[in-house]
Amino acid sequence: MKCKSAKFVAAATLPTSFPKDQRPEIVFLGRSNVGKSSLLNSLLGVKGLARTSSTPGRTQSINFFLINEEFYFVDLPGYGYAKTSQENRRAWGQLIEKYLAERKQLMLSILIVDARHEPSPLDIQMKSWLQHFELPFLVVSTKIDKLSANEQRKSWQSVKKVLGTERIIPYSSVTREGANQVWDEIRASITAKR
Ligand SMILES: Nc1nc2c(ncn2[C@@H]2O[C@H](COP(=O)(O)OP(=O)(O)O)[C@@H](O)[C@H]2O)c(=O)[nH]1
Ligand SMILES: [Mg+2]
Repeated sequence: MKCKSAKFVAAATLPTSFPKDQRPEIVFLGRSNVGKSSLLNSLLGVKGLARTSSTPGRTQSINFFLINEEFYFVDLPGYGYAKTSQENRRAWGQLIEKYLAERKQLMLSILIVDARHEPSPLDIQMKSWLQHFELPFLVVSTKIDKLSANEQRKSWQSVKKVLGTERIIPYSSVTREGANQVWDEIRASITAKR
């Protein structure tokens, strides 16, 4: 799959600002600093479309990127940033829940974890949410360029055990390892009926 065009179209802080055109959507979610923006940018082969941020937890909007005039990449604000206030956390939860519960055109959710660490309780909670809303999901385990082959094997086993799925793609935004596999999944989910 080739990215011919990628356009930022909306930063929604309320469901009323979600796009209304019904194109299929692929959502990306994960804790702050996990490498979500880097994943989006490396998949699309553009730098700086989704901002890679050194101040995690700041973006509280859901960002929509229109790809090839055909479907959306949806960037959810990262979770688990320690310094976020209670109030921010509550607003985050409500916005995300609204999005996941009501978005009929959501075809695939991509849950991003850091290959170097065991998935956190918040990652497990996100996975439970996705299952609760009966949303098909895929785990992308990123930053594998920082691990040896042996460590990568251990990491895969740990993600499988903790999140209870084998639908895991090891990934690196630096080498783009795993990019074709992720694109195959995205392509398949867009053409499939939910
Ligand atoms: N080595 C390596 N570093 C990565 C990778 N993905 C992200 N990073 C780094 O991890 C940090 C957080 O990345 P970012 O994409 O901003 O995370 P986000 O907060 O989830 O959007 C940045 O310093 C990135 O350069 C990866 O696959 N490999
Ligand atoms: Mg980011």
